[in-house]
Amino acid sequence: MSKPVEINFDGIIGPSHNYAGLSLGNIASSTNAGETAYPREAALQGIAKMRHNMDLGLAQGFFMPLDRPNTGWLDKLGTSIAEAEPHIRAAAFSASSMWAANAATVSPTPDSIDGKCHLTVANLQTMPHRSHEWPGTFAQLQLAFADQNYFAVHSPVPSPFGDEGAANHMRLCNTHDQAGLEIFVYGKAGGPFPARQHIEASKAIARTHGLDENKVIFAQQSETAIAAGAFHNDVVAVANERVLFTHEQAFAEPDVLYAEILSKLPEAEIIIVPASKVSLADAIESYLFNAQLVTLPDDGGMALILPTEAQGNAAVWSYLRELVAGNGPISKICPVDVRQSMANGGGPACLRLRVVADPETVNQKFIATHEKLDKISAVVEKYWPGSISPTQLTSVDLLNEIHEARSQLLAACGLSKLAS
Ligand code: SUG
Repeated sequence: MSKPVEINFDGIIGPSHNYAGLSLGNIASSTNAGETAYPREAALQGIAKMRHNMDLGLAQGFFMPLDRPNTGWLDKLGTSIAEAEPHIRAAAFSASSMWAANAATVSPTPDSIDGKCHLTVANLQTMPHRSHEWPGTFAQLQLAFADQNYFAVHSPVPSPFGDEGAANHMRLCNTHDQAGLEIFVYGKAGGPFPARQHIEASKAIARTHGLDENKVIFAQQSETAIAAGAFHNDVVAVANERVLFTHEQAFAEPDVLYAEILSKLPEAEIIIVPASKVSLADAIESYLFNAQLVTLPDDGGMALILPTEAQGNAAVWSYLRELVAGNGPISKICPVDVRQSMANGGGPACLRLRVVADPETVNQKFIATHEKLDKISAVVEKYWPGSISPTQLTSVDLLNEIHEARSQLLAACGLSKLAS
């Protein structure tokens, strides 16, 4: 087996992508409710991001979109596409599985007692439209990480403990292949908005993944951050190897957290962005922290792959220019255009699930190459709907188009067994 590396698995943006305003506490989702969405453009933006990262020398994988609308879920609710109330119909149609950071929490091999990479599929139970994602995601994770010599895929944490996966989990380590410190971020209160990650879910995952309790931290997200629109911690903080890049208002007790990090991993470097330079509102509007913070294979430096919106915010952009001009570990900033996903509150980091593993141990059907992305792009170009407005969700033609699009993608990727 060769050395484990970080592989980013991106959710391919599904053909039912639309703006239905389903996520209370997610400012972009609420602001853009009712707007026309462009699924084809959205999926092509996501594919371009994958190619961009592969060109940096990073390992890349992908997940298929789930079967939407989820008619089985509507059946269980005693309704149907034609009869459902609009918010329930929209919840059945949501392409929200694109945000793979919410697919699962991952503890790689060096951190677990049995030397396996553990993945727990997220129950996403706080938001109705996301609560029915996990069975489809679970099936896909079991297929992608089927080799039980290397992986253990766990079923979701039971109700009532909400779990939103890797978006509320950070790992600090010297290098990806060494044992790390896993930080589980939970919420208690969010002002007018729900706290989506329950501490009991985080504790359950740390136990079932077999983590060393001296290498685990549970940290509360600040109520102020959730109330300002940081519905997941990855909207206000991101970690990579020994670096934590965070807004100063991300955590309820930041000083306690920073001290605990440094006592458990003295090599850690914490870059704190002060509100005096970037306000919480600017951080959330620009998704500065919803960046992929990655180690560049060429020179070992770190890059922030962030949304183009960060470039459009004067305070954020000036902070970033100062950051990379200094002598710190982050030496490169790479804006990527994922505007279609951003308009539903999903930046570059939301679109990916990080798994540290030897790519050879993963089902190769889920590993990206430029040739495979060419094939996927061709399917998207040909079959993805050009646009969807929420009023179209009752259209039988649209429904057929969405089904056909996903079937074509599964067939092109040799993954038709994920059909239902
Ligand atoms: O759960 N948006 C997603 C965005 C998820 C972002 N993920 C991370 N931060 N990791 C959510 O709020 C909006 C759907 C709609 O309104 O149509 C939505 O589900």
